[in-house]
Amino acid sequence: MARAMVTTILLSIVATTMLFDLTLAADHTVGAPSGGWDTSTDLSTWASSETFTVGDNLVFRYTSTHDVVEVTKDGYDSCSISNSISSNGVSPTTIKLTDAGSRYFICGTAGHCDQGMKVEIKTVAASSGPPTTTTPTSGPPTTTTPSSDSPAPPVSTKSPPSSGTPVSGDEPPKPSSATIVKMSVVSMVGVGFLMLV
Ligand SMILES: [Cu+2]
Repeated sequence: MARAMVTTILLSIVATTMLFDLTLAADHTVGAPSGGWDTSTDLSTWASSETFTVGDNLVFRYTSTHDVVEVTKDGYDSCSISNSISSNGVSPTTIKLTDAGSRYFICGTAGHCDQGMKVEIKTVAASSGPPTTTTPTSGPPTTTTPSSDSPAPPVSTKSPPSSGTPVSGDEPPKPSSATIVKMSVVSMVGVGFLMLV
């Protein structure tokens, strides 16, 4: 049962990724448009000019003298593929950026990484939705003005809310309805997958 729960969680993550795919996935062809996955492109400059968001795809296009090896930071720094995470040798290689954080890719052909055929990809979390869904729900600010001929009410003691509206400004943040819908869909998809497993 624990295994099933883990499966459910993992598949929920996959479903979340798929939802992001529907909205804002982008493909980033490595080195494009002026270069590519080769020894002559300034891949560091290229990577810093791109914004990689969770759900985006990294696409490596290359000739048969190259390949794509995902490595740890140590492997990246030392140009070593001895502890590689994955290896692909058929162009194009598409890597899905499923999580925020850094991933490291080098060419496994001898000498190529040392010639600069390496790239660090820093993926950032996706934004929480299109800005049009964040509609402020607050009306005009309810400022309680004490009348001049009555004693002023206690200011900062615990007075019961008069009309359900918090008197002093900041409402506690609530999850938006879009977030709730998204989470519900993810949960349902996860349960659906669980029933198939
Ligand atoms: Cu190479």
